[in-house]
Amino acid sequence: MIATSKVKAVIGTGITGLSVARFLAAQQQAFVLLDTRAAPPNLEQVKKEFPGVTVECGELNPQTLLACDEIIVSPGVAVATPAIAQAQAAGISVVGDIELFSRYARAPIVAITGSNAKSTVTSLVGEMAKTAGIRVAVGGNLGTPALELLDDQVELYVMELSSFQLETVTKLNAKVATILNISADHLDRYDNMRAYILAKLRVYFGAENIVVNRNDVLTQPPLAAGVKPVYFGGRADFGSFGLLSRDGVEFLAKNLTPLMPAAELKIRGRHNIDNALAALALGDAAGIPLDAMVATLKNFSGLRHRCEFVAEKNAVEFYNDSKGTNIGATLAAISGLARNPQQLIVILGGEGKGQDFAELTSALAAANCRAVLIGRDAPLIEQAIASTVAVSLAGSMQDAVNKAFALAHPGDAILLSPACASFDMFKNYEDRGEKFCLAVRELCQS
Ligand code: UMA
Ligand code: ADP
Repeated sequence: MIATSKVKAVIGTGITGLSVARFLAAQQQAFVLLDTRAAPPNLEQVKKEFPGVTVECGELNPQTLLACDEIIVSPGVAVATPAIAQAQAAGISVVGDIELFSRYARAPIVAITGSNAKSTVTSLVGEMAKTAGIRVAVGGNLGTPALELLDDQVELYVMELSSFQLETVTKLNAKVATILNISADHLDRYDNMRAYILAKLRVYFGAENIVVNRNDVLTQPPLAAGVKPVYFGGRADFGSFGLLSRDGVEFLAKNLTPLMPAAELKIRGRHNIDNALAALALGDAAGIPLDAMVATLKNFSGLRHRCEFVAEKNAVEFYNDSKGTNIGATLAAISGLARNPQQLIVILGGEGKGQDFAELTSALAAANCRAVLIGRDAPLIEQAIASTVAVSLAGSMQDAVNKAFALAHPGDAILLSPACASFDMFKNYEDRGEKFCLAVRELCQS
């Protein structure tokens, strides 16, 4: 595309903003950089790499935006921010890095969103493509910004997309797109669930194939999408990837053809059976051979911080599910690791993102759970669940691990699955997971 004479505005100096700036600079496209923070990240890097480029920090200046012909917003900044909304109302195009990516990507795109399981399924499909010898690029919300993946040698893009990234998408034109599941998340950014779901549904815009969760009606595209979906989850049936019983053995199946015994999956728990079926459905629509996909499923042992086994002491097992950052994820982890009649002791808490924690109560009770609460919204969680579930409060991760262990008996398990964001006490979910593992190791050595 030929660079226009007008200036573009890049909002955000995080890894997305940097990738957009590099992309525009390579096209000799003039741009300004803005970040709403007084001291944004990468400032020194930006000044060094783009010496002639204007950088504005702090509250967005509407005049700067109104003087541009396109605004490229980083995912952490809502399009509803008043200065951006004002520019959009004045007719200025507002996009994100994913829209730019889809304009330039020359290979098919597998687009994966959902409230939970995105990273697991994205990584699985990426691994399946690699096993099949396909030159694949994997990224997006998973970590590597989309524009950094663009390469004419790539044969398939496998992209994890967040609702934040999808907000600015108008036509993704994916080869295959899915919403894996929908449960409440990011309600501190969206006015209500409807707004959150509408952002996710944008993943289907222009998709050639659509993969839908049979057990989650909210993942269905609007009727007008005009593409017959393939389903995953539940019992096997024509037009779906599901479970099939043969001689008492449960198989993952395509239509009514068994592919592999569910017990041969390395990733454990019912939710991971769904994740494997979703990856098979996506890979199949993208043209990855079934044998390569099955071989991958038999080897893939899951990502760190997702129901990850950490250690065992006195017959009490410890699991790190720090990536359980919302109620839907924690519900899946609890049902995957429940061990009635033994106890599951769950460490919960952090930044609650406006969720209603009463939704955890019945699952906690059914799985014979006790809760140890940490972080800013511990009092909110206590208020929501304490009438049904035994609750203890802890001041630090080490304290939480010690208190959980003091409550445990042989055969019980301790699960960190906070149902919250981590930023009140930790750098991010990885940091929280590492601190948990460290605390467990300390305890095990004592
Ligand atoms: N910010 C401001 N003002 C700005 C720009 C950013 O306050 O002008 C804040 C944001 O509110 C946010 C932080 O800075 O708290 C980072 O925002 P960003 O848009 O600059 O983020 P990047 O560093 O570019 O990283 C983003 C994704 N981050 C977010 O969506 C918040 C990364 O997903 C993603 O890996 C990366 O792009 C590459 O695509 C992270 C994430 O937490 C893992 N995603 C959320 C999630 O998974 O729940 C959606
Ligand atoms: P995301 O990238 O969407 O956050 P991950 O693959 O990183 O998804 O998994 C995050 C958490 O979501 C896991 O730690 C687990 O608690 C939960 N989870 C995984 N698979 C599912 C599923 N199919 N349904 C609901 N929750 C899930």
